[in-house]
Amino acid sequence: MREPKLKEIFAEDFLIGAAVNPKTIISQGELLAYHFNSITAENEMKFESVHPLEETYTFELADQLVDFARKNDMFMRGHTLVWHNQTTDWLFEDKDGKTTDRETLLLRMKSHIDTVVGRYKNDIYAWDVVNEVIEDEGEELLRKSKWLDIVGPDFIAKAFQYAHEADPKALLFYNDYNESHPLKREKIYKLLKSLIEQEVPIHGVGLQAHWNLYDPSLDDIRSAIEKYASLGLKLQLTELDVSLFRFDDKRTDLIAPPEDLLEMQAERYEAMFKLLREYRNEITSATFWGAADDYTWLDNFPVQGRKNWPFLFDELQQPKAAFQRLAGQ
Ligand code: HAH
Repeated sequence: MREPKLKEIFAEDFLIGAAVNPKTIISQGELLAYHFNSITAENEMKFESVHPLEETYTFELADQLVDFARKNDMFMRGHTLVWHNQTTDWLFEDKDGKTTDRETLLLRMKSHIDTVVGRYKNDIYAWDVVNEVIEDEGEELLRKSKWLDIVGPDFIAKAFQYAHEADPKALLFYNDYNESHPLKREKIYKLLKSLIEQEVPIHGVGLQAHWNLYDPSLDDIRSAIEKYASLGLKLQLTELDVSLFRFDDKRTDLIAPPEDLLEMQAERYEAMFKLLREYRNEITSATFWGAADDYTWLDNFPVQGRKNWPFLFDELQQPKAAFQRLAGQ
């Protein structure tokens, strides 16, 4: 008999999602449909993908993913509307290539959000409205970006307002990485709290959860969850993976995952999901940033030539030790 379905193992807890792209809905289609009840487009709904020129929207690839979700009765998250990466240059420039002004950029932002959120209002129940605007280190709260430079700090509130107007039913998220590290956690909390005090329509916080075998600690994950939940926001893990390596480990020689690391990964996944289950009333979804080890954005990131094996399914899309632990086997 085949292994139990992940989405059924966690049916009483939260949705189980995967990031997908037009290749993986084919190459991993069967695995995705069997185990997952939510998907997110890995790249296909980002600004540069759907809106390469001011007058041009390109929705073909995004639509393929939406169709896949519909056919397989899956929920779909939208990722992402306002970000400093994978965003086209024209957005920030006037016709002569000079920096545009605040008013024009806000109009462009509104028009983009109206079009993209409006198009998928029957299919996408939650959006990562704003991605990664908190500065990683030091005292500064907000990351330097063209959005911040041209509009000022209220570009964040505006994005949520526009998204809410475009689809009043959609759940709106702020999404970030290193979300469990104490310094960044405090800064993210400060931003969220100020948005709530300004009555900005925000419903949740996305914990990207790009974690590894060693970091962040379970205590830091717990503190982050409790801190964000204390604001009354829903929590979702939006981009979960468990790298076998510390962030900048230069181990590029491996062509298969060492058994001892797979065992550590299994223990780590077991402990993580035990903790996540304790917060099932606050956490409504856990999405992996992929599905099986045959494809992960972590191959070559951030270390060129380093293969990674971060998921519950191996390169042949078979359940790993980590999966068995979650299945209680
Ligand atoms: C994420 N950034 C993005 O949200 C997602 O859109 C992309 O496909 C992959 C990862 C994470 C990130 C990081 O972990 C470290 C440095 C910069 C960005």
